[in-house]
Amino acid sequence: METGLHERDRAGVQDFVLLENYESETAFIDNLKKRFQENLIYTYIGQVLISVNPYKQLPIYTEAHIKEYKNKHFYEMPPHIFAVTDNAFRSLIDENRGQCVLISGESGSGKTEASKKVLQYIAACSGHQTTVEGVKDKLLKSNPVLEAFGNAKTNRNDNSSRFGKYMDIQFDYKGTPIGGNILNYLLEKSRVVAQTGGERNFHIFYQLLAGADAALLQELNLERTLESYNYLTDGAKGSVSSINDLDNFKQVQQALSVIDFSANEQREIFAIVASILHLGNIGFNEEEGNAQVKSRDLVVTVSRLLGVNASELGAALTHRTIDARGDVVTSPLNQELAIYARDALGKAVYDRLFSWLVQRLNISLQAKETRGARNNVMGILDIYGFEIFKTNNFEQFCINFCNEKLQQLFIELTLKSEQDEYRREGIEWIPVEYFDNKVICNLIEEKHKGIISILDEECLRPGEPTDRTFLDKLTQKLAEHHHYVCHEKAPIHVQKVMGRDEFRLVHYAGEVTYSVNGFLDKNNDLLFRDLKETLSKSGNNIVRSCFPESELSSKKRPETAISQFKSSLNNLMDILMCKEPSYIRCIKPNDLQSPGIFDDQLVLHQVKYLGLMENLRVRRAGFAYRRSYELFLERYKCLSKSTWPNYKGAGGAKGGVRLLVQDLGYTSDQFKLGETKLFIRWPRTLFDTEDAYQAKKHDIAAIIQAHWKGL
Ligand code: AOV
Ligand code: MG
Repeated sequence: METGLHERDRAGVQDFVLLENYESETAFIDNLKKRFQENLIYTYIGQVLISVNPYKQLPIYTEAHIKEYKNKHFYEMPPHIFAVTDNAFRSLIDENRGQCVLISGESGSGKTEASKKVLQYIAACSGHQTTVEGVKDKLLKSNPVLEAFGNAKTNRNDNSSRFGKYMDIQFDYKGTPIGGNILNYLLEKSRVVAQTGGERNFHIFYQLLAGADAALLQELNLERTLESYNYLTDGAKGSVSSINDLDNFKQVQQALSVIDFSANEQREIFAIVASILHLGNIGFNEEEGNAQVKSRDLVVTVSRLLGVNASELGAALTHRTIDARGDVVTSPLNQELAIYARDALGKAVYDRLFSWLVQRLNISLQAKETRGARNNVMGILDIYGFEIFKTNNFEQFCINFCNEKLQQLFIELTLKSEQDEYRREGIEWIPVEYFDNKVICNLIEEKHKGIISILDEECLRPGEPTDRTFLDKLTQKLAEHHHYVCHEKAPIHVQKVMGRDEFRLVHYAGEVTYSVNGFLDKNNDLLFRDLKETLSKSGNNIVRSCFPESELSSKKRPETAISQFKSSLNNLMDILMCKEPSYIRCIKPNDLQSPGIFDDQLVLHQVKYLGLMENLRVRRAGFAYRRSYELFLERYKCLSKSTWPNYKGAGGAKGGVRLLVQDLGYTSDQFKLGETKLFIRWPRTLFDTEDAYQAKKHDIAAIIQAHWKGL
């Protein structure tokens, strides 16, 4: 038997609920640390899974482990991401309740890896017909593709997700995966044209240069040397020891084929990627204020790859046409604006290619047979984690806002809703205090008053709005807010490190100073009309579908980047709110991306802001299980003569359950009867009942079988 498989826990407690000194932060951290040192990276708080990134491969995800966890009671086995997944999966199948696995934690804490384990488990333990294998293969293979195009090395994580991802897996009534759908959220496209020191562009650029064979390179006019491309030379040295670009490229190519991308589609995709590398090398001269392309050859190469007319592209890169109420005026751009237009083009092409990829994946993943599948959906959410860098920009603002929303959902679904339910059900309860980050969400997104509204107003204002006028407005309106800090009002030690073009937000996860530079531009997200028009006529099918002509004729002003993001996040929250959540809270043990190092302070900080202490307190005081009287009675009525085959006595379902639990021998400290639900304090109690039910079911089945045989 492989190591690690049958080990019961060697250290600490596997559920914090069992921790004696459960109010103590030190005891909490000690338990996590003890376990981490024994390679026990998973611990529960009730049903919430805490995962500490080991930064090394552990032998705990094998086929044998999957078998071990399959169909077991949640608490019978040591904590594991497979147990959480199995539990969610069974609720989905047995109770027909839509599920979602919500994975949160800061950048580099292990969210994306966790999401892959969830998928691995689902794929391994659900239906094995050949038709299904195809669906599963595609679901699994979508990961390397999305990671190649959507992940990059940052200074926090060598494989950092630069987009948010929500994947729904659809099952038929038997629990066989029949399809999937992916929603993607705001890709950090500014990375395409510039990277901070030590960071890289998206993986795919390096993969293409390292992995393309000679023929493909030639077709794309590329050289292997990274230094040849301006868009790759900003940040880190190209290769990173933890990343094998060459192997990964082969994987991506193979994955694309499995997901049925045709050879032509693949050619078009790589042509677009290559075109961006060449585009970045186009420079401009300026004569009498008019920009001129330095090298026409490059424009010709880019045009060939994008499938557009070279003269038209050359003109579009150096001119701007404005259609002001029917008056069409074309004017030349100066050098600065031409560079702006070029970069906007690079970003737009890449961003839209990414969205196209997701849409294309979705077509491949679409369920052929949707009968009876509507409720049987399991969602997996893996977003970019909370980030603090030396300089934080519009992108970090969006990413951190997204994390605030997710934390808010956690609070709504675990802390607040749990306590609200006890109150509603009339269960005696001493409220647990916790920090509700709604106040920060409001600061950011409240209509008319929040930062997003102020930013949008400034973007739409006539006159000459700038990043600085935006900052002034923020300070004017928000200076009194407890979670907003402006330069003038900052404490001296903060002021020292804060620039005059910065503001600071007190996030739930820490204080972050944002530079306003680029906020307006990135929010406006302007791509000159001339470029859109050129691309809309492209001979490359993907490019053409990414830049539809309809966009040109639309008179409506496009939504700003942040407004789009905000509404897509709110939609996501609605989707998640109506599912039963399972939580995985990821913790990063050190800032060095190294195994074996557990930085107490760093972990404590995360434990605090994730609200884990409060989570534990609520859990300790509460009840592990609750079921509506109807559901409980329906499932277990066969276990008591008073309720079998049907209970018709006084008090309806509640009355039935009262008799049933009496017959089952529940003692008064084990359960409480609420208004509409039965609350059970310890999991063991429910397990025993479930075991009795399974045995009975077995007996009944045997009796029925004997009956039929006898006929
Ligand atoms: P993230 O998704 O939370 O960050 P990742 O899942 O990418 O973080 O994890 C970062 C790195 O930690 C991975 O590339 C692995 O090397 C390592 N790692 C994480 N989980 C495990 C595990 N269970 N076993 C072994 N190694 C692991 V970000 O996407 O930056 O917010 O945007
Ligand atoms: Mg990630």
